[in-house]
This record gives sequence, structure tokens and C-alpha cells, in this order.
Amino acid sequence: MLIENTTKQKLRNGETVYGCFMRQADPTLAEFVAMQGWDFMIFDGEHGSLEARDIEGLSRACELHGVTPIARVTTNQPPVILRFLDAGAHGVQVPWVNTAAEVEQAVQSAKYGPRGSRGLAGSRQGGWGITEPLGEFTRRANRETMVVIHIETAAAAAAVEEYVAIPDVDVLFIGPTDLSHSLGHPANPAHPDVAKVMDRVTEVVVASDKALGIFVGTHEAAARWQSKGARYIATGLEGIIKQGIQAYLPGDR
Ligand code: 3PY
Ligand code: MG
Repeated sequence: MLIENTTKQKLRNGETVYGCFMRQADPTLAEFVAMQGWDFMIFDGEHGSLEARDIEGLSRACELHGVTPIARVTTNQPPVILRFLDAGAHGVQVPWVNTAAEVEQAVQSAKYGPRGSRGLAGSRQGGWGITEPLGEFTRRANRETMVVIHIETAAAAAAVEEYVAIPDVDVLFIGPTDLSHSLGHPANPAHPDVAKVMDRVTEVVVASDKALGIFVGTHEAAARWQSKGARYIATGLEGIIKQGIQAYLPGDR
């Protein structure tokens, strides 16, 4: 059920928030991860195999610990965004958004009228219409639901000035792997051509009222991006587990 979105609140206050992608449909694992101090978790329906039905238990695990559950949706389509939100996500992270019109479409899908065109029903996110009148829920959901938009193609990076002008987008999120691929240097975000584009996106977003988001693999990279102005910093669960295992096992394995 939609509770106060502390991640959104912290971003509004100018703070930095930390989150973790997860793609296993296991609420117990989500609960174990969520209880360790993250601000948000991102449940992955794009590169993971998660479906809207998995979001129910995964969101519940986050809600137990005051962590914001975000769903990375499969694609920027209104019925897809609707189902992931209705199941219980407190925000959507939308990949492969390539034009300002597509950004606006994502916002419209995530917000109820009059701002958007999200379909209304007594869903899990809204306490099935039992805990509050649905009309009140639409207003609360429009305030609390987060919209995170990926910038991960050359076309998206070129349109960043238009993206920052669109109301009700909370975070513009650099996807370094796809962006480097799109720029002809797959999985090489350190390549000077890619770094130059990321620097430009950073400059435009940090100067706007949107938060800059980024995917990082390590604590050091998170600190580096925070110093550049990123405020929504996400890593991946497998990477964190791998680092823990490698730090534990003797080096001869
Ligand atoms: C990317 O790097 O392309 C991502 O989508 C990270 O989440
Ligand atoms: Mg990506």
C-alpha cells in the first residue's frame, strides 16, 4: 500500500538517496536486503523476469521497512505502467525513453487525472479502495508516486534540455551500459566520447529541478557520482553479493 514516499521527500529536501536493483521474485530476499538501510529498491521487469504479480510481495517487503519500492517496467506503455503501480510499486523507472513526447507519455501513464490518464480501480496500491475513498487516493497517489526516466541512448542524451522542462518527472537516470552501447562503445562508459555525453547530461540535469540518477557498480563510483551532483544512486544486488563473496574467500580461488 502506498505509504509516505520518503525517497521522494528526501530528494525534494536536496538529499542523496541510495537504492538497489533486484530481479529475483523472492519477497524474503527483498525483506533481508531492504532492512539494511537502503532508501529504495528497484524491482527489475526490464532486464529481470519480474512480472506485475511479483511486485505485490516485493513491495510489501519494502513497506515493512519504510523503503520505497520502485518498479523498472518492461516498456513505456500505459497498461504496463498501470499494472506495476497497481500491484504496489511506489514509483516507476522507465527504460528506453527517447523523446520528450515519450517522457510526457510516461508521466501521463503514472499519474491519475487531471495530470495524467492512469486508469482507476481499487487496487493493492490504493488499499483496494477500503482504506480511503478512491478520489482521495488519486490525489495522494499523484503526490507520492515517483517517475524516474532513463537517459540511455544518444537520442535521449541529445534531448536532455527538453526532458528537464517536463513537470512531474522526479529523476533523470543515466543508464551507463546502454548509453555507452548506443554511442558505439558497449559497456565502456569511461570512453572519452561517452564520458563527454554523460558530463553534458549531468550539467543540464544538476542545474534543473530534477534529481540526477545513475547506476554504479562500486562504493567508490557512488561517491564519485555524488560529488558530481547525482542524488539517486542505484547499484545491483548481484554486484554487491559478488563483492562480498570475493572479499571473503581466499584470493587463490
Ligand atoms: C544501463 O546502464 O543501461 C541501465 O539501465 C542501468 O540500470
Ligand atoms: Mg539500460
